[in-house]
Amino acid sequence: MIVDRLNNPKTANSHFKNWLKRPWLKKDNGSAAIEFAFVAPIFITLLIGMFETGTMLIIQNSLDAAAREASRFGMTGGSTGNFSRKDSIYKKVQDVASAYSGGIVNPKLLKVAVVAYDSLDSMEKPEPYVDANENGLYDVGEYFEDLNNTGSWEEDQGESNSFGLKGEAVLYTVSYDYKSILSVFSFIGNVQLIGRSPVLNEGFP
Ligand SMILES: [Ca+2]
Ligand SMILES: [Ca+2]
Repeated sequence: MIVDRLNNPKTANSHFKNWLKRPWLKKDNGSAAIEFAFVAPIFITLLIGMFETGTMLIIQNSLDAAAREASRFGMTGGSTGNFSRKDSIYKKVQDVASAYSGGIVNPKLLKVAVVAYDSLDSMEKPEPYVDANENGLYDVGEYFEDLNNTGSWEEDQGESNSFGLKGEAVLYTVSYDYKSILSVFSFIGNVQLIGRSPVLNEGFP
Protein backbone atom coordinates (compact mmCIF):
# COMPACT_ATOMS: atom_id res chain seq x y z
CA MET A 1 0.00 0.00 0.00
CA ILE A 2 2.69 2.48 1.05
CA VAL A 3 4.91 1.31 -1.76
CA ASP A 4 2.06 1.91 -4.19
CA ARG A 5 1.65 5.45 -2.95
CA LEU A 6 5.36 6.17 -3.19
CA ASN A 7 5.50 4.68 -6.66
CA ASN A 8 2.76 7.06 -7.77
CA PRO A 9 4.66 10.23 -8.76
CA LYS A 10 1.83 12.50 -7.62
CA THR A 11 1.45 11.16 -4.07
CA ALA A 12 5.22 10.70 -3.66
CA ASN A 13 5.75 14.35 -4.53
CA SER A 14 3.19 15.52 -1.96
CA HIS A 15 4.83 13.25 0.68
CA PHE A 16 8.15 14.92 -0.01
CA LYS A 17 6.60 18.38 0.25
CA ASN A 18 5.04 17.48 3.63
CA TRP A 19 8.37 16.13 4.81
CA LEU A 20 10.08 19.41 3.87
CA LYS A 21 7.51 21.32 5.93
CA ARG A 22 8.50 19.55 9.13
CA PRO A 23 9.36 22.10 11.83
CA TRP A 24 12.77 20.58 12.74
CA LEU A 25 13.89 21.00 9.15
CA LYS A 26 12.69 24.57 8.91
CA LYS A 27 14.59 25.49 12.07
CA ASP A 28 17.87 24.58 10.36
CA ASN A 29 17.56 27.21 7.65
CA GLY A 30 20.65 29.44 7.90
CA SER A 31 21.66 28.39 11.41
CA ALA A 32 23.88 25.54 10.14
CA ALA A 33 26.41 28.03 8.80
CA ILE A 34 26.57 29.84 12.13
CA GLU A 35 26.95 26.56 14.05
CA PHE A 36 29.74 25.52 11.73
CA ALA A 37 31.51 28.85 12.32
CA PHE A 38 31.53 28.09 16.07
CA VAL A 39 32.48 24.42 15.81
CA ALA A 40 35.05 24.64 12.99
CA PRO A 41 37.89 26.29 15.00
CA ILE A 42 37.48 23.73 17.79
CA PHE A 43 37.37 20.89 15.30
CA ILE A 44 40.43 22.13 13.41
CA THR A 45 42.35 22.68 16.67
CA LEU A 46 41.49 19.12 17.71
CA LEU A 47 42.69 17.80 14.36
CA ILE A 48 45.99 19.71 14.64
CA GLY A 49 46.31 18.47 18.24
CA MET A 50 45.91 14.85 17.12
CA PHE A 51 48.39 15.37 14.31
CA GLU A 52 50.90 16.98 16.69
CA THR A 53 50.50 14.23 19.29
CA GLY A 54 51.22 11.63 16.62
CA THR A 55 54.25 13.54 15.36
CA MET A 56 55.66 13.95 18.86
CA LEU A 57 55.20 10.22 19.57
CA ILE A 58 57.15 9.40 16.41
CA ILE A 59 59.95 11.84 17.38
CA GLN A 60 60.00 10.52 20.98
CA ASN A 61 60.33 6.97 19.69
CA SER A 62 63.20 8.01 17.37
CA LEU A 63 65.04 9.75 20.27
CA ASP A 64 64.69 6.67 22.48
CA ALA A 65 66.07 4.53 19.66
CA ALA A 66 68.91 6.99 18.92
CA ALA A 67 70.01 7.11 22.59
CA ARG A 68 69.79 3.33 22.88
CA GLU A 69 71.71 2.57 19.67
CA ALA A 70 74.35 5.25 20.29
CA SER A 71 74.95 4.07 23.86
CA ARG A 72 75.28 0.46 22.72
CA PHE A 73 77.80 1.55 20.14
CA GLY A 74 79.60 3.84 22.60
CA MET A 75 79.97 1.14 25.26
CA THR A 76 82.24 -0.86 22.94
CA GLY A 77 84.75 2.01 22.77
CA GLY A 78 84.92 1.61 18.99
CA SER A 79 84.61 4.00 16.06
CA THR A 80 83.57 3.71 12.41
CA GLY A 81 85.78 4.32 9.38
CA ASN A 82 87.87 7.46 9.63
CA PHE A 83 85.57 9.03 12.22
CA SER A 84 86.72 9.68 15.79
CA ARG A 85 84.86 7.87 18.58
CA LYS A 86 82.88 11.03 19.36
CA ASP A 87 81.94 11.68 15.72
CA SER A 88 80.99 8.02 15.26
CA ILE A 89 78.60 8.21 18.22
CA TYR A 90 77.08 11.53 17.05
CA LYS A 91 76.65 10.11 13.55
CA LYS A 92 74.88 7.10 15.04
CA VAL A 93 72.47 9.39 16.91
CA GLN A 94 71.69 11.40 13.76
CA ASP A 95 71.31 8.37 11.48
CA VAL A 96 69.04 6.45 13.86
CA ALA A 97 66.84 9.46 14.72
CA SER A 98 66.41 10.30 11.02
CA ALA A 99 65.60 6.72 10.05
CA TYR A 100 63.18 6.03 12.92
CA SER A 101 61.31 9.31 12.44
CA GLY A 102 61.03 8.87 8.67
CA GLY A 103 62.90 12.14 8.14
CA ILE A 104 60.71 14.23 10.48
CA VAL A 105 63.66 14.91 12.79
CA ASN A 106 66.19 17.42 11.49
CA PRO A 107 69.50 15.74 12.48
CA LYS A 108 71.27 19.10 12.79
CA LEU A 109 68.94 20.14 15.62
CA LEU A 110 69.60 17.06 17.76
CA LYS A 111 71.46 17.66 21.02
CA VAL A 112 73.56 14.93 22.57
CA ALA A 113 74.77 14.92 26.18
CA VAL A 114 77.00 12.26 27.70
CA VAL A 115 77.85 12.07 31.40
CA ALA A 116 80.24 9.47 32.85
CA TYR A 117 80.02 7.91 36.33
CA ASP A 118 82.02 5.38 38.33
CA SER A 119 79.05 3.00 38.36
CA LEU A 120 75.39 2.73 37.34
CA ASP A 121 74.40 3.21 41.01
CA SER A 122 76.09 6.62 41.20
CA MET A 123 74.17 8.09 38.23
CA GLU A 124 72.74 11.55 38.95
CA LYS A 125 73.75 11.30 42.62
CA PRO A 126 75.42 14.27 44.40
CA GLU A 127 79.09 14.35 45.25
CA PRO A 128 79.55 13.00 48.79
CA TYR A 129 80.17 15.67 51.45
CA VAL A 130 80.47 16.01 55.22
CA ASP A 131 77.49 18.00 56.51
CA ALA A 132 79.46 19.81 59.23
CA ASN A 133 76.65 22.20 60.24
CA GLU A 134 74.03 19.43 59.96
CA ASN A 135 71.54 21.45 57.89
CA GLY A 136 71.02 18.66 55.38
CA LEU A 137 72.61 20.73 52.57
CA TYR A 138 76.05 21.23 51.17
CA ASP A 139 77.53 24.59 52.24
CA VAL A 140 80.66 26.23 50.88
CA GLY A 141 83.59 25.24 53.04
CA GLU A 142 82.26 21.79 53.93
CA TYR A 143 84.48 18.87 52.94
CA PHE A 144 83.44 17.11 49.71
CA GLU A 145 84.78 14.50 47.29
CA ASP A 146 85.35 16.13 43.92
CA LEU A 147 84.53 13.03 41.87
CA ASN A 148 84.08 14.88 38.55
CA ASN A 149 87.23 17.04 38.99
CA THR A 150 85.49 20.40 38.60
CA GLY A 151 87.02 21.98 41.71
CA SER A 152 83.54 22.55 43.18
CA TRP A 153 80.69 20.52 44.69
CA GLU A 154 77.88 19.43 42.34
CA GLU A 155 74.46 17.89 42.81
CA ASP A 156 75.38 15.54 39.97
CA GLN A 157 78.71 13.81 40.48
CA GLY A 158 78.99 12.76 36.82
CA GLU A 159 81.68 14.03 34.50
CA SER A 160 80.00 16.00 31.69
CA ASN A 161 80.98 15.58 28.01
CA SER A 162 82.66 12.26 28.71
CA PHE A 163 82.01 8.94 26.98
CA GLY A 164 83.69 7.27 29.96
CA LEU A 165 86.70 5.04 30.40
CA LYS A 166 86.46 1.26 30.23
CA GLY A 167 84.15 -0.18 32.90
CA GLU A 168 82.60 3.23 33.66
CA ALA A 169 78.89 3.93 33.45
CA VAL A 170 77.63 6.53 30.96
CA LEU A 171 74.26 8.23 30.64
CA TYR A 172 73.36 9.19 27.05
CA THR A 173 70.73 11.89 26.58
CA VAL A 174 69.41 12.87 23.16
CA SER A 175 67.09 15.89 23.09
CA TYR A 176 65.13 17.69 20.41
CA ASP A 177 63.10 20.90 20.49
CA TYR A 178 59.83 20.28 18.70
CA LYS A 179 58.19 23.47 17.48
CA SER A 180 54.44 23.06 17.86
CA ILE A 181 52.14 24.31 15.07
CA LEU A 182 49.83 25.52 17.84
CA SER A 183 52.59 27.81 19.10
CA VAL A 184 51.26 30.44 16.64
CA PHE A 185 48.22 30.70 18.93
CA SER A 186 50.49 30.65 22.01
CA PHE A 187 48.83 27.44 23.17
CA ILE A 188 52.11 25.61 23.56
CA GLY A 189 55.63 26.81 22.85
CA ASN A 190 58.50 24.53 21.96
CA VAL A 191 58.30 21.09 23.45
CA GLN A 192 61.61 19.50 24.43
CA LEU A 193 61.55 15.77 23.82
CA ILE A 194 64.23 13.61 25.47
CA GLY A 195 65.51 10.07 24.97
CA ARG A 196 67.88 8.57 27.55
CA SER A 197 69.95 5.43 27.83
CA PRO A 198 72.32 4.37 30.64
CA VAL A 199 75.07 1.85 29.80
CA LEU A 200 78.11 0.26 31.37
CA ASN A 201 81.20 0.49 29.20
CA GLU A 202 82.89 -2.73 28.21
CA GLY A 203 86.49 -3.46 29.22
CA PHE A 204 87.85 -1.99 25.98
CA PRO A 205 91.62 -1.41 25.70
CA1 LIG B 1 75.68 21.76 55.43
CA1 LIG C 1 82.79 18.46 41.47
